[in-house]
Amino acid sequence: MRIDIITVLPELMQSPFNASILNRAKEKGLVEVHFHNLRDYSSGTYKQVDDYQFGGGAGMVLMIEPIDKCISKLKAERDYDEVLYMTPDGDTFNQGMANELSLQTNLIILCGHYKGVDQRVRDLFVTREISIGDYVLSGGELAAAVVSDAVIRLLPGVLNDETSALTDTFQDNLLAPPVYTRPSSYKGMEVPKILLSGDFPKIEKWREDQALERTEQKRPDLLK
Ligand code: 6GU
Repeated sequence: MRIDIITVLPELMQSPFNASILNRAKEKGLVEVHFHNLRDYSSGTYKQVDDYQFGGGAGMVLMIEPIDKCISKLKAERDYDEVLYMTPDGDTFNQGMANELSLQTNLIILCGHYKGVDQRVRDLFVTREISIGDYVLSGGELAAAVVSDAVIRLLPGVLNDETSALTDTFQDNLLAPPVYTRPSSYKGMEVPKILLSGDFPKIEKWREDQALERTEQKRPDLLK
């Protein structure tokens, strides 16, 4: 998979991709992530990428021209499956979307900023608009990092134990069951006996029951 991220703040984006699982995915050659600084595509003397909105009102809007130049250059180099636009008024991101996106080959992610982008960018280029929840971030960069992380960890070979993504919370619309590690007894708190029994069919059943119970208690909306 290849992800091209278009942003006015490339420096904000580097570190999440250089650590842990995302870095391992890159090193294994399973994903390439490229950052494109929108200012490099500005034709203005001051590398301007935003301007006041027509009709008046507070807040700057990202201009269409630099975005057009950047996206057109990328599209001339390869075919893209999706152009994602990160925006608080997009569809709320979830595990199902992460699964879908993980099946794609080439993605562009455009990060919104200030008051957003000129509407014509959305009309012309964007195939999917994504929000990561009902709150406002200063820009789409952190949201793009969140979406990329959720997608990249699903690529085959990224996780050590490939089955571990299958048992994630949300993967069957269920929360994950509780987990324990050593010691089996800590300050009088015991690990459930069943987990120490070695009876794997019974353990599996217990985990399923716990997942269901936890989901009923904490997220009954998932069961509808
Ligand atoms: Cl994708 N962008 C911004 N700026 N704020 C957000 C968001 C995205 N998702 C939730 N809040």
